[in-house]
Amino acid sequence: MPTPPRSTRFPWSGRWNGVIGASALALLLSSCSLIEIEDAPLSAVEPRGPFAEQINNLFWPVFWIAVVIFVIVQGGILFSIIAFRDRPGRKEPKQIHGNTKLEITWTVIPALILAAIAVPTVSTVFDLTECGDDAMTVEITGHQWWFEYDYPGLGIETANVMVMPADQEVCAVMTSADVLHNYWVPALNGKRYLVPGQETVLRLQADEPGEYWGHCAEFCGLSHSLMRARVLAVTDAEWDAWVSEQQAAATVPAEGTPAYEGMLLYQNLCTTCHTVNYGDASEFTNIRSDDVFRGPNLTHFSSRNVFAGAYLPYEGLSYDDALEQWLANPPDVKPGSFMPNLGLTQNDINNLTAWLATLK
Ligand code: HEC
Ligand SMILES: [Cu+2]
Repeated sequence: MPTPPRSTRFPWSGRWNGVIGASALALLLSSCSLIEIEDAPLSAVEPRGPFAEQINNLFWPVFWIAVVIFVIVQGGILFSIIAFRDRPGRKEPKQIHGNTKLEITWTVIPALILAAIAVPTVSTVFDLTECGDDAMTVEITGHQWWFEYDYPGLGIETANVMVMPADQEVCAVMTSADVLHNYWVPALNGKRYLVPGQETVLRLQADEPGEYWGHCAEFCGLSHSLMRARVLAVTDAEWDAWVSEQQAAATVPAEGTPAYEGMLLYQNLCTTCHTVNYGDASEFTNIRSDDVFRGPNLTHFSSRNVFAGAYLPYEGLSYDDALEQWLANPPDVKPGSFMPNLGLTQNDINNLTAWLATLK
């Protein structure tokens, strides 16, 4: 039989293959640069605490085993393709299909490898879902599109930034107020779902004080990509100071000031969604319970360096500008936002930002 012309043997081949292949490879490699955590705050291979470390210690051995297998298998394929390639006058090489010994060998070896990997994997998975006895409980509630943090033992309710002591385990008991979310702070642990009507548990611990970035890792609607998280690990002294600051009620601003005007505006427009605690005795206190729709608790809004799901202010935008833009038109900043455009005037916004600055 005459050899068919090249173009019919490989209908997909052509000079573009090389170009397309090289571009695809470049794109792939550009996504996996293993750079320092400062440049890649969501890197999963830069553990900063014992639980992320456990995952890392599992990941690398499995990765290198996979590399060895990849090289052996691909090497075998390449060798066969080249050594046994068709040549004019060459006879068909020896066929090994149906060789029982070989079939058993290459079934048993992968099974043994998988079994060996399964032992540390399963024990790590179980270990990561059961909190230690000395852990401090923080309840995390997912909302579209921000995370709420409640410290049940301390009576603290905050949002966006989870503050915790360094070198102390936090047992995050998580749920969702609306749809599925997923809590992921890669430097501290892997991902875990937040499920409406259910509780899931995640262990978090940072070895050193520092700021750790996170993100919602389950598509949860229009602004999912703007639903971020921060964990701030602090020294013991900073922790004590933070706790007493958060436990204190807010102070009513002096009458006649812009901040006071802002507070009155808040009382008119914002209490259907937000909480501000001025203490039990104050007529200005309004608290939204766990079982109603609520936005972030604003009692200590200014103590947080980020807001709106830890998305604002993003790099290149000042805090003040970000806050103005947010108040002027939330859905413009975060598509689909459940905080509506309230049609505030510039004067309203000035009074509100003056008031928000008093909520330390
Ligand atoms: C209908 C409910 C609703 C009303 C009314 C409302 N908000 Fe909001 N607000 C939200 C929600 C929900 C968020 C969180 C949005 C997000 O991050 O996606 C939010 C976020 C905020 C934030 C950022 C807080 C943080 O820590 O992330 C501020 C500040 C704020 N609102 C101020 C106000 C002020 C001031 C008013 C009244 C003028 C107001 N809101 C009225 C629902 C509301
Ligand atoms: Cu989410």
